[in-house]
Amino acid sequence: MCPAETYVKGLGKPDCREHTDEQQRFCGIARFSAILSYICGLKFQALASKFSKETYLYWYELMLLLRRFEEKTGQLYGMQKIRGFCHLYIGQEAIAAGCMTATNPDDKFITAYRDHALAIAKGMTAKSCMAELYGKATGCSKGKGGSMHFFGLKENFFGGHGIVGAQIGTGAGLAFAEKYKGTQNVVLCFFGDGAARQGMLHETFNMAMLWDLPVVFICENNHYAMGTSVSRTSKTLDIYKLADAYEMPSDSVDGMSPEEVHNAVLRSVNRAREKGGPTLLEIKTYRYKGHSMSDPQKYRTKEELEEYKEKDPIEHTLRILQRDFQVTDAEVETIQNRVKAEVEESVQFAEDSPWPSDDELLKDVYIQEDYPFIID
Ligand SMILES: Cc1ncc(C[n+]2csc(CCOP(=O)(O)OP(=O)(O)O)c2C)c(N)n1
Ligand SMILES: [Mg+2]
Repeated sequence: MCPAETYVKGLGKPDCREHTDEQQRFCGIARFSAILSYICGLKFQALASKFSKETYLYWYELMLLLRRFEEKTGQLYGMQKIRGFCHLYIGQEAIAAGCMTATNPDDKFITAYRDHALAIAKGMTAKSCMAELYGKATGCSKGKGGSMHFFGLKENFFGGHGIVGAQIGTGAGLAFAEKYKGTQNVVLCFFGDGAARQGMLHETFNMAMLWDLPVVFICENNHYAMGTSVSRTSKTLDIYKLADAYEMPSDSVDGMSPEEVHNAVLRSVNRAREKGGPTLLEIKTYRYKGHSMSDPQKYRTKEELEEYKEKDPIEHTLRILQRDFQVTDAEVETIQNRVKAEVEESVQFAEDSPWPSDDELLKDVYIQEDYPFIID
């Protein structure tokens, strides 16, 4: 029995140390039945109007883990265990869930600073992410990146970027590399509604279309760029229409629905794999928390927030599991306990980990020996 199968069948957590590198790569994410499907060769990635129990179980456990991890992050920030910038994804989890079931482990993700959830979804361990938030040496960026700069080469997660919109160009560059190497891989390049107003988007869309790059541009429209609403930044409120100027296919998607996200992303990914080039998806979502940890949120009403919470994707998924698949309270509790334990273990790991040593300071820094410094 493969390690993921052992786990999903409730026979215990697979011990990654017993397995080969390749298996280990999956073990990090083996808690999920999607990976079970992937490893065992079951067909998971189909366009669907109805989804299987396994899919909903996967979405539920993944989204719950992302939510609980970030709730804990918020608490730890308040306790000053975590410092610096910190942007939570809470409310936007259905996007991560739908993107995961529509892609392969070899596909690449790149995003902005609101990066914790997509990194964990992509298979980075909660431990390595929590340690990074703490600034510890065992963190995914060796404790030198912090909240905004998660990175996981093995998991094909290319950051974590603090400059608004910068990753749009870098994402297209990753896609160029895949095309150049002749792989079947696709890049999912995430950015916010605020980033959509950057010039970088237009330069990148132009070249990505010209070169038919295998990239899906995913605008996570959570309606605000810091405290500025979409309607205060442009006359073009439908961001997906920006693609029209470049004859790029595009779509508007309900980001509170993992089902809709899955189908839209899968259609786009399939197009890219079949050499059909890029797609822009505007996925309409909502963040329940402030922009970062110091945001009084005066720019929105409580009613608006409540309206979105009514459509909470985790609650929605749980209702379907209970109503359509007769998942019992005991099964739900098992998942909840597993998630709780994983988050607690991640905190303990971060607490127990060492700080980076002083000689790490000048490592992993890009330098060019013959750079023409101005010395006058
Ligand atoms: C080039 C640049 N300009 C300004 C900032 C400051 N800034 C940080 S986040 C942000 C808002 C971006 O909003 P959006 O793209 O909608 O992403 P969200 O935070 O909603 O996920 C701004 C203006 C920055 N980091 N980089
Ligand atoms: Mg935004």
